[in-house]
Amino acid sequence: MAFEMPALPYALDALAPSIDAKTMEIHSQKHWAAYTAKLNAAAEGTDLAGKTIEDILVNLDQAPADKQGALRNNGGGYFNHGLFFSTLTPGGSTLAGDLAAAIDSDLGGLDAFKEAFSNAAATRFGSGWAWLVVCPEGKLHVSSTANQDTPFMPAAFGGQGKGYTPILGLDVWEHAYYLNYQNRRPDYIKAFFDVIDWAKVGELYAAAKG
Ligand code: MN3
Repeated sequence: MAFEMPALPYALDALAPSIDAKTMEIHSQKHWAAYTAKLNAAAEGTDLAGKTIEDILVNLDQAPADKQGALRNNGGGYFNHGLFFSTLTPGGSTLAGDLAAAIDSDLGGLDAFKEAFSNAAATRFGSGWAWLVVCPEGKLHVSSTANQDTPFMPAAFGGQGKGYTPILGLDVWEHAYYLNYQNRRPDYIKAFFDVIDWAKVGELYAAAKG
């Protein structure tokens, strides 16, 4: 069974002005679609096609050697964009409940989180992602990865390994913001906080905590 892109739970123009409609269209229907197609091409005819994307990425080091590069880049791209788009909502939603308490206790509060996350996103040289991650012991931390690497990929593939579960990610590839923000990545990062679906991130937090 092929990997598929779920439909976005909002219209392409619904996240403006934080993220403009043209960027959303190209980002989801061209970039994400390309990662998905290339992932499917790499998985086709192998037993990878029957696995979850998380299982493939956690065990990248056990994938066929000639597939590892394609899976890292396109499997990562498929998963990362799926997470990113699923945690956005027009106007944002309110941070509350267990996740709000954990951001207070583990990260020093929402403002401290925003500062750490913004710093991770702004200082990621070149292309990559900033992340809010649930660590294996259950605590939250902020990190970043290069390219399409995902926090739960093995360390040899740019991740931290199994059990490091991203619950929020910000794409800082230029394709994610350049049409509207050009070189002003910090402005894009600031605007991102206005469209975070904290209710959804809270669900992912609860799932990661088990
Ligand atoms: Mn992208």
